[in-house]
Amino acid sequence: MSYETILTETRGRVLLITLNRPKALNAINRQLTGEVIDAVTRADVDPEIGCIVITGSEKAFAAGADIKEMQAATYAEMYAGDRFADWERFTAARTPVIAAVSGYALGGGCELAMMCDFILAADTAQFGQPEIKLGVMPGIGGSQRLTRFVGKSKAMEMCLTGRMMDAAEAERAGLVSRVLPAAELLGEAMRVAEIVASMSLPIAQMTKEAVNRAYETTLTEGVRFERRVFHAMFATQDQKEGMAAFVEKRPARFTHG
Ligand code: CO8
Repeated sequence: MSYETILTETRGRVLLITLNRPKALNAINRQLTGEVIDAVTRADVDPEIGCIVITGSEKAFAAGADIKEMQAATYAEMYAGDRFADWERFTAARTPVIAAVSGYALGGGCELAMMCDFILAADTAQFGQPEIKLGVMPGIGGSQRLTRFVGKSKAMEMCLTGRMMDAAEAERAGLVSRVLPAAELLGEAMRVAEIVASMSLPIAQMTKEAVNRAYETTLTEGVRFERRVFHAMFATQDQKEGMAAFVEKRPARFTHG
């Protein structure tokens, strides 16, 4: 599959997707949306891929939805096309997805990072939901996901003022899992992705599903869901292999079944 707005590269069991509209700071237009979703959904059904990394450039992960493409849209067009609903196919992916963020992650760029399973940030990263300055608000889940990540007060301040958050603040607030020197970001993201991809794929997928359930349900229901999925893991070969390997003091050889 050849893409024009992203670059894709498979390294071992990891798919690296690099957003590649440098002149527009990786602004998310329809084509880029389609290509990212296509690459992720294909990888998601490929048993040879165990983790996906999404990154941008040094200057920008993505500076938002493409303002120039949206500018003249009417309500009827936005509604009829259910603009941005396609991203639900991205969040439905079961394979773990890591965002490696350098530079600007603004508006839709911040929202894309938050739709990934966790965010590794360069010390140059800047996160923000500046849509209010354009006379709109976040539209790809930002008002919901940012609030769940950083709490109401900080999310509300960011959405109402458009203020950016630097990497250190994003780490303190729980938006990113770790901050790395910019030069080390991609190498470390790929290393972490290789670790994830070396685990049993079905077990990693079930684990992702269980953690995500924490956002969507009560504690009691979430704990019950976790327990049921935990029980189901005993139907996999990989549970047998993982526990046997521990007992036999050797590395596990998962067969992803
Ligand atoms: N869309 C389109 N083009 C963009 C975008 C964008 N979001 N961001 C930057 N660009 C373009 C610029 O227009 C410029 O192009 P050109 O050279 O042709 O003028 C090029 O990228 C470089 O940008 P700058 O010259 O502005 O670079 P600076 O280093 O001076 O500034 C900034 C970098 C601060 C990131 C600045 O570009 C900026 O503020 N960008 C816009 C950030 C923003 O407002 N993002 C939110 C967009 S709206 C959004 O994401 C809503 C998502 C959900 C919508 C849902 C609707 C249903």
